[in-house]
Amino acid sequence: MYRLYGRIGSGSAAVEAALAIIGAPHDIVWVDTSAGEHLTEDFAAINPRRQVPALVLPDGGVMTESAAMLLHLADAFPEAGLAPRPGSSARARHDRWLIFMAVNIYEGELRKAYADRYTVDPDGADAVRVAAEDYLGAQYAIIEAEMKGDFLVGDSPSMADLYLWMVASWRDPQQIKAETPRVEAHSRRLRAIPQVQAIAERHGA
Ligand SMILES: N[C@@H](CCC(=O)N[C@@H](CS)C(=O)NCC(=O)O)C(=O)O
Repeated sequence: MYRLYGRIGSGSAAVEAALAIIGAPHDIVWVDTSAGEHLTEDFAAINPRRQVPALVLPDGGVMTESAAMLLHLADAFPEAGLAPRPGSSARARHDRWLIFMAVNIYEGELRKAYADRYTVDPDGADAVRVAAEDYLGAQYAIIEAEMKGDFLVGDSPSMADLYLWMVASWRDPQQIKAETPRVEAHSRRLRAIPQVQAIAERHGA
């Protein structure tokens, strides 16, 4: 049994979707970050960065980092077909997109959400937010330009697609539609997957 520590509107959504599509037994512990539940010593023992998501594996091992969780689940449940075969060229493209989004897009969103953490200037947060928004626009432009088919890699949804659906749900819907129509169509395609739809409704994604 897996245990996922998550929060509505956070990086746990893609992991929830992956667990649901795989059909892996799991429960979810909701961490109320607005109430500071992630700042406790108990939670720091689970994730020293005091962030969600965190995933407890069936053997009791704990992992953090949303993209790593998806890669782990893809390899633990190859029959679910949520990532190409390890070592294949398709898998290289898949992993490139997943890490691209984790280190550029998720991180860019964090700069907007927690701008004060990215500057020592007490008046600098607005400038960090503006720069992060420009940066995010440039990252989405790369995805938009390179996305040719219905999914990021191959003909079926993968972990990278779940991740793109999740991070895109944090963007302004009008902006996504106007600036990155392929990404917007991709999100609609992902939301049509019943397990994703249920989680999208829960997260307002
Ligand atoms: N690199 C981490 C980022 C996790 C993260 O930033 N989580 C946010 C929610 S989306 C969080 O817990 N924020 C609370 C805080 O940093 O105080 C991942 O991909 O899992």
